[in-house]
Amino acid sequence: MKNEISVLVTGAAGQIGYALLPRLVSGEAFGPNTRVNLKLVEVPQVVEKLDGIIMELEDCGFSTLGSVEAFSDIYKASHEVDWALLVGSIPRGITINGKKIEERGDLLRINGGIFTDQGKAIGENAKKNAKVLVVGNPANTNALIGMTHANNPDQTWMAMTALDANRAKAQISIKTGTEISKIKNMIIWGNHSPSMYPDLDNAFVDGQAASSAVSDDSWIKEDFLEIVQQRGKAIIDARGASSAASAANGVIDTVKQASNPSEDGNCFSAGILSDGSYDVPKGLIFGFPLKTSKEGKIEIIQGLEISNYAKEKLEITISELQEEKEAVKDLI
Ligand code: NAX
Repeated sequence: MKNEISVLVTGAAGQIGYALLPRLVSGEAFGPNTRVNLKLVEVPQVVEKLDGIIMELEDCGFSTLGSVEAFSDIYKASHEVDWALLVGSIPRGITINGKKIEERGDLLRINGGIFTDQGKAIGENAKKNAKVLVVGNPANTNALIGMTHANNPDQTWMAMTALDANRAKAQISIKTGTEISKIKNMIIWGNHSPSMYPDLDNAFVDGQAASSAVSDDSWIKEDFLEIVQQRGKAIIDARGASSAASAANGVIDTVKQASNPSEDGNCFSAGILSDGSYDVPKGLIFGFPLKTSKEGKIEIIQGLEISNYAKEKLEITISELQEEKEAVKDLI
């Protein structure tokens, strides 16, 4: 093997973890010449289950599988990792101390507490130029908390919106009868929540603006937006469990796109710290159009046109993220 990479995954015994881990070490995510060493993290009550997952990973027989270790201590696990995939979090609906956690505010506070420690550990122990992808919800605000506590500006913190972008591409592919590989530049602006804005003015279908290719304004405004924004709930209603295979796929897509220079004319979607681009207030983790430079740096693509309609949608998701930030202000 020419290269070696060390990847930390939290929530490794969860649903997404199960779908994600084989694909991380199969050669698909980091290429056929990179050995992948895994550091799997779980809460102490669950960490033993990782033994079974490790056995399965060995039994897959991937030549790119390196070492695999299980941890319940994020400080030990994060030592010198290149990537941290923060999937673990407490789901909505769980009962803690006799109280069912239903409110977004409660969820924010509980998960926010997890991300203060994880951020600190990654900031102190992970590689100087480590990349971090937060999947656990509320992903954008968790990433903001983690990044603040990491306090390590050379590391890149992202919140996952790739699944939302893939959901949007799939709907456009079905609507226009276009092969999905010809749908490019799908931007998810804002929060990974139903307030996100999937942008069809700047996306392309076989080289044509997606909004023109679809040519059905009422479908875009009424059906498309609703389908993409509510897709997570629709899957829970139908499957009785949240998206795991497609979420794992979103992680793999983000890792690949953030590890390799972007092709011209295409972007990828993830939440990243706002620098004020597109009038998004600084200091929010916000879904932007991103590219990876030849040096491996993640940059916000500038100069795209935002219609008045899109600006109204961006305002909604900005307000939601500001409210989330306010709710956890003592954690950041
Ligand atoms: P599961 O409940 O199956 O697994 C979560 C795992 O995290 C559990 O095994 C739990 O023990 C572990 N965990 C909890 N706290 C931890 C901690 N402090 N350290 C390490 N591990 C910890 O959930 P799953 O379906 O895998 O989903 C995981 C998260 O992804 C949820 O927050 C979910 O809402 C979020 N999602 C985010 C998506 C995105 O696009 N950003 C889409 C899919 C998914 O809904």
